[in-house]
Amino acid sequence: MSDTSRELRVGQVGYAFMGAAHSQAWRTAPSFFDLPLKPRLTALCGRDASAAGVVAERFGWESVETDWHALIERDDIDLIDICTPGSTHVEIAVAALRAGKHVLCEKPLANTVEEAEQMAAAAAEAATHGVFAMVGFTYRRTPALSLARQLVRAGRLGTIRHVRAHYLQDWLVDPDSPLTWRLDKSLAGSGALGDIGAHIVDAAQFITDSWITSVSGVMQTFVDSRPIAGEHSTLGGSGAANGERGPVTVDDAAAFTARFDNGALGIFEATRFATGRKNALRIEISGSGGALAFDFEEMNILNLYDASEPAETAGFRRIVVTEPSHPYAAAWWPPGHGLGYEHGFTHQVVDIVNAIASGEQPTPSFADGLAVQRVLAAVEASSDDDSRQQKVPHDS
Ligand code: SOE
Repeated sequence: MSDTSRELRVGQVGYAFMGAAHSQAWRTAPSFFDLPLKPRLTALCGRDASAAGVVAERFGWESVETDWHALIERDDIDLIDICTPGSTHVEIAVAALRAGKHVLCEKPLANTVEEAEQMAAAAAEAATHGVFAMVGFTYRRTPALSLARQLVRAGRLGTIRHVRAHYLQDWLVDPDSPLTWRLDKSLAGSGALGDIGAHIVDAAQFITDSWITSVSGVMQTFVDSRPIAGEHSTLGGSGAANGERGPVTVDDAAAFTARFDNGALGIFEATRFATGRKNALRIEISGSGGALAFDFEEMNILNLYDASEPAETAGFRRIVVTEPSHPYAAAWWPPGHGLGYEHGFTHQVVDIVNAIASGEQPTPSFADGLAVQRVLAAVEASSDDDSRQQKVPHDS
């Protein structure tokens, strides 16, 4: 019999885009990082046994389940990884935590603040027994963004005045792009706001080490009906052959201003209509002593401005964040041989495995996920309430 005490036996729910990203991470992490517990890909769960079976075979999952209740009941599983739409998070996470399983849950934590509160309460209770929960804001684990936080914490930017954060995608520009689950409020909770706005809220709060305390927002749905999704639609893709359309029930774009508890002002934009921008998570932070700028489309680069440099030569410097001294980088390739999208997920596995092994709460916790959910809800409430929008008169 194998020694399971040095393993972390994982049961993952969901096998599509995020399911694949997580699968590769569980599989790859122990090959590059020395981990105190070796992740074991024990079971993959999906309602469609044959589709889940194909993914299981590809990534090396040892078994397949078609019902998450059965997955949670298994006593050969230590951690449940939730990679399903937001509408399912609360039920699966709370049941898993009550069954004594650690939980990793995709973002946004839930579809509503009430659900997120239930999850945070269940996680707080489980933590008292050494059972931990974490929400998957993977961009935190991009080396350049981890470095950004380190620089802010070391005081290199002085007092933070501005946060400009955008998450720009364009996969819905075509009005005939199909109606996937991400456009259905009952499944996704919200649109661009929760799917990608949640990431920049987390990134901003993470890097600046401060909380958003108030917001004022506007949200828009530009295309309100789309072709019913074909079988294999994830992002973009093609719609139903018969041309049948259904309603879009979420926002296509959201923009908001924010105040932070450190006195900084924030400006945020999340959109799936930024023509030409594919996955541009951009963040620029201006402080009294310097500034930082990052764009995920150049994810190995962090731009740093040091205001103490002589004016003649001062300017944004481009740091290639691949040195062994940079966060996570030593485990990978020689300097300059960059990382990609999937590495954030691998680093997420590394961090949660290390935290669990040392009996510490991994971050971001469900409480952190709840904090983001409250920002999202406040943006939505602000946008929905016409009386909160100051009208601009026009003469004609
Ligand atoms: C789709 O907009 C999406 O896949 C998000 O759901 C992910 O969280 C983000 O990493 C990339 O874009």
